[in-house]
Amino acid sequence: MKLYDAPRCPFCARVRIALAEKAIEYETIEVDLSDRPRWLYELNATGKVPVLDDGFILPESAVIMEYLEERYPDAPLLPHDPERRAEARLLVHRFDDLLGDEYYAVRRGDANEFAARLDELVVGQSLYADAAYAPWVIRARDMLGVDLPERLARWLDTLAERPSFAREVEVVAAL
Ligand SMILES: N[C@@H](CCC(=O)N[C@@H](CS)C(=O)NCC(=O)O)C(=O)O
Repeated sequence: MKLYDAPRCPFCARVRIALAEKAIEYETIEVDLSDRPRWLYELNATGKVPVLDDGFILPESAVIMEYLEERYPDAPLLPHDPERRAEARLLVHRFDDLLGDEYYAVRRGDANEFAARLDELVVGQSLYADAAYAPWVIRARDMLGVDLPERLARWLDTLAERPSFAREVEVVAAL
């Protein structure tokens, strides 16, 4: 398996966490986002990472997570109960509304409601949703200097006891 990856990309981090949780071995092909190679557009018409190659080419972090969950069901990230599985997928589906849009508003220096989104953020629902959200919360804390609500600070500290998430904290520290 190959992952077309970029350390600073939080969408790639979702996939790195899922792969680590499932103890899947893979090769990393690091893409320079400031000088993206032409061949990347042949793999993914949008020119974005992550892209997974597991014998076929798959872009889009949320779809890759779903694929990994189905193809490698050992160490599941989704809850067992179908209703809770649906809730986890809904959280990921609504990522832009629930956090992403306001995170990128902070990054651009625009007026934003990121603090309110953090206050309302549902965490701890599943490893699946946590893996999909934690990369942005780690970057908010460690790169943007955002003071997290105590509840989220504790959530990240607990997640960082897992090697998969601890590694992402290290990746961000090295950026
Ligand atoms: N919807 C995509 C978004 C991926 C994405 O935006 N990746 C960024 C890096 S964090 C990228 O490749 N950006 C290059 C660009 O926007 O042209 C996913 O979930 O995988």
